[in-house]
Amino acid sequence: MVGRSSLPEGALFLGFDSSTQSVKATVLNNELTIVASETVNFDSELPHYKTEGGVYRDPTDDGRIFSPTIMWVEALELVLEKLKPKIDFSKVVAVSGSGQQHGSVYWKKGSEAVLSSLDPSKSLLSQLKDAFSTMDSPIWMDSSTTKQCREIENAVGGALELSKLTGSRAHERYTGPQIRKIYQTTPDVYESTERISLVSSFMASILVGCYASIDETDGAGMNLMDINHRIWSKTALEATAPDLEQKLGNLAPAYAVAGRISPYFVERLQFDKNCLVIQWSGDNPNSLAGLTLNTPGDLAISLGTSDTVFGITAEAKPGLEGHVFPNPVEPDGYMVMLCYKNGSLTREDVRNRCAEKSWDVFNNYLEKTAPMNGGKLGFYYKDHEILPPLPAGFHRYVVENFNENSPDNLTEREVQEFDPPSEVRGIVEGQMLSMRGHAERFGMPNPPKRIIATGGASSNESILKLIAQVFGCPVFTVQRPDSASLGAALRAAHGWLCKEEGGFVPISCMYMSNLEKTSLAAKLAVPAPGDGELLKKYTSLVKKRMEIERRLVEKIGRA
Ligand code: ADP
Ligand code: XUL
Repeated sequence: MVGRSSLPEGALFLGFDSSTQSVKATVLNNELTIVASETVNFDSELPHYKTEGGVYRDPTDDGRIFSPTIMWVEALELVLEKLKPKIDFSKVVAVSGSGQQHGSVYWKKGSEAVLSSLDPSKSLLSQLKDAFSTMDSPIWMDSSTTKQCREIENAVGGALELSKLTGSRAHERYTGPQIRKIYQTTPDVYESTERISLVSSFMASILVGCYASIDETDGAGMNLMDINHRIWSKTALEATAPDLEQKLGNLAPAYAVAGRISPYFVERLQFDKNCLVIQWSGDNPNSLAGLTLNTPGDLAISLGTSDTVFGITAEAKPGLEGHVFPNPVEPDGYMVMLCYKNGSLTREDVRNRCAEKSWDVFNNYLEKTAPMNGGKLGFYYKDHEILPPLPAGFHRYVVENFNENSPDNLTEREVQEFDPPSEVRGIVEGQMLSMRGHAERFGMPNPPKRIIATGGASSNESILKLIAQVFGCPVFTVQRPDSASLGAALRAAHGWLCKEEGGFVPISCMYMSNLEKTSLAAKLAVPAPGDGELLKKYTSLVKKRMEIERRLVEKIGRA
């Protein structure tokens, strides 16, 4: 059995997270302890792009949300510059990264030649600015491809068929529908595209100086990959756009080596020429790795720009709800996930409207309002929501008859507004009730043995307390809320070890029996609440919420 000592003394492992609002980096040493971290926030540190929350919203195309591809390049350069005084790049033996899932980049014909001959005396920005057939990268927040989703589903025999084939029914943000929209609306862009990368493989391509493969885990977020065989599905490709396979290149497992770091980084930043670049993956899959999620009863809740709920499973049983991806650190396993678009940015919106733009005031309201919010139940969609597929809009109800025993006797009436403290509890409690309802419906552990919380908002203890109450289980957190870049650094080490051992080795052998001493250890943040009566009431409220939600979807949901 391979032991932890297999990671060489003095070696560093660098993990990035190219996410919606920022690029982050985390550096682990051979003891798997964090030795450095850095962030570049797009809005504040690259203000010339004029993004809001890292994105642009197209006023002429409802639901179209995209980011400037070149901003991610500039952010990568800047985060490396910021890391330079903190670590010795020549000690980095492997690099990997996370990308926001589903987002895509369109390299124009001839760009691989540019990538492979970058001049180290010049910036990446100046050399790559003309390498794309479109400057706009559709991202995961986009919801403008409903038409393409239905076309693709119909072409493969329906939504359930597509889900069985690729792990998910068609979703607007998935890369296949996005590619189809580009093919249909701007055929010249499609035609002049030599390679389509995901955000993850895009960043890896820059580091290796040629087109990196799409990793199988992130590839499952495209509606294009056969989830059981982990190859491109001919049926799905044909339903999406012509001649697509050659534009996608090969798939590779997450633990594979994408290549050695390109001479550009060796000369410019003094990386070692043997430094390996391990396949980048999606941010949620890498979070799963960073949270060392390996027990089927555990659930992770990520509260970042998006909110996600995920766990692991041995078999792929995709249905109409949720997503199935390959497990990035377990070649035969899968991860299951739910995704909400109205996460942190919508919580911020309520904070700004009702809580004096302060998390302290927000938390004070959470603490002073009672669990169940006096029956006030809110649905807050600042942007078109993914789960459920509802348009932007706020819906508020007051649920009555809580003193009756049967949850079926609960009645509700719609109201126009809540007082500010109830609005604050309404959004957070509503989000958690929805997560619990959908997680149970999707077959995730109920109740979970424990929840591990991550993402920006997981630093908020009042929110963690509410999670524990609604789910009725203890909540753990890890040392830093950015498990996606931590997971990427860990996967860099794992990929390095797999290469060293000449094949896949379980990731746990890097921290076996020593997890508590590493930066990966999860710590109890909120113990399981002992109040069984409250949990029962939440169970009734979940049922009521799911019923109201179903009616909203029937009335105004996206078809
Ligand atoms: P990304 O998905 O871009 O990686 P992060 O995980 O970095 O996002 O989360 C960023 C978000 O974290 C911010 O938009 C902010 O709303 C949220 N956040 C940061 N601190 C707190 C806090 N104390 N309470 C609630 N939310 C917070
Ligand atoms: C997952 C999803 C989001 C992005 C956020 O399906 O769309 O969580 O990965 O970066």
